[in-house]
Amino acid sequence: MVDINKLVDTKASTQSKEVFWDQEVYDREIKNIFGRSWLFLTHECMLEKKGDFITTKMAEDSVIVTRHTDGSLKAFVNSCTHRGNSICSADSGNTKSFVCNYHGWVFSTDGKLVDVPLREKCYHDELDRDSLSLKTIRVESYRGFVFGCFDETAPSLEDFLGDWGWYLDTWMVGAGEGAELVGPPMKSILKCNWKVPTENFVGDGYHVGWTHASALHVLGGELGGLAGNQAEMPFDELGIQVTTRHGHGFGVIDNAAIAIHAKRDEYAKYMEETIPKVAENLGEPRAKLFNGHWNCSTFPNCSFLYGTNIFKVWHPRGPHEIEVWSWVIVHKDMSDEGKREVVKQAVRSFGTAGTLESDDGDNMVQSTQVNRGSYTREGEMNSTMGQGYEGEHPDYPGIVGSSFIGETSYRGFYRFYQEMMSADSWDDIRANDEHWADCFPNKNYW
Ligand code: UNU
Ligand code: FES
Ligand code: FE
Repeated sequence: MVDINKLVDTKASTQSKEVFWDQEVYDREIKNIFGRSWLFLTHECMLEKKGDFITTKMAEDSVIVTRHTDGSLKAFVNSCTHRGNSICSADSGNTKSFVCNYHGWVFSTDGKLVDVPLREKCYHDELDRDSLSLKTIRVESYRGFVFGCFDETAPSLEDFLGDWGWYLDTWMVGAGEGAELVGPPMKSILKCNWKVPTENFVGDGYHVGWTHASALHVLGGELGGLAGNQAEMPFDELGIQVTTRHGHGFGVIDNAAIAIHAKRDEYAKYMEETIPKVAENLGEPRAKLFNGHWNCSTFPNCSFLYGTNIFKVWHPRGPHEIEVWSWVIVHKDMSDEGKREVVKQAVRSFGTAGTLESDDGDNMVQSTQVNRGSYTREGEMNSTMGQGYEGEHPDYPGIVGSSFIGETSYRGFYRFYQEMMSADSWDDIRANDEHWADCFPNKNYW
């Protein structure tokens, strides 16, 4: 039997291999983690006009997000309150209402039941329409990035992001205009557990030079020296790694923001013009980050590469499968030509069939499927790299690790993962707010 309260050892920095395989672990994740966290839905640029809508998933629940007639964002479960059929099968569009395909119940863009065929004749005018609205979901947005949460007791999105919002502002506010996503998302299926790519994006600087050796060798440029871990690179101080209160984190390679873009004249020009404005707006520490390449995960299942500019959600489909959705991040104030260039390069590298995306895919699947072996699953995984070389930093919030290549943000992700898996409520989680970082033993490192 798997002990749900002992999946992660935060002292030894190990995780049970059951986290990638066990059905009970997965069921608890759906309830404790996906049921209580803010999950990425879409960007407001895809819901500009009244009546605009998109459909997406929150874990395995199908949801609809709309721009209601009063201008507010609404989200609700995509399941009719009559016999449960889904009421919308389009990925996106603009509508006045949603009409269920089964018996014709009609719902407005805020989820209210507004019309029922044969209501007078066959329901004898006795149907209580007010109590038959679609099930609503909390929806909030941060700098235009829209998230949903099933849990009424969860903190606000801003508090859930916490210090991670300070980092996100680097490019979500940037020089002032901020960023948006180019959709509709590319979609693909991978036979892996949702946490394999999440942990990879949150803090796996280590795999970059090895898994992507060939791609980086061909690409050359700032990252060429990482290929095969052979060159004289300052591997021990390439940048930083950060983890924050609720498991969000990232790794930064200094001065490598746009390194993956093989064609990048417009982007380089944009960066040169914009960095001083970011410094003025947000200060030097974030201007430095603005010029770095980031690999990131927002807990639990939303990852992105800033610089490369791919933005992803790993939708779980059982313990051993995910659907990957990928958008491209563009700076709003960039030229149209620049944006087109960014989209092409992001898709070429980390789109569904991207060069570096394909490098990662096989590792994601193998790391999951190898756990078919029950003897294999008795083992554990190690994330000790850089332990003790991390702490509170004068310029950067959270716990900051000494190099891009380390596992600080892995440790932070799995620390919060275990906290959520064990906690009965958000009150239990809030009670740890002052002490969450105590498992990082050398907090005065900097
Ligand atoms: O594969 C990655 N996550 C990555 C690739 C990160 C940084 C640079 C290149
Ligand atoms: Fe890291 Fe094999 S070397 S998983
Ligand atoms: Fe990778």
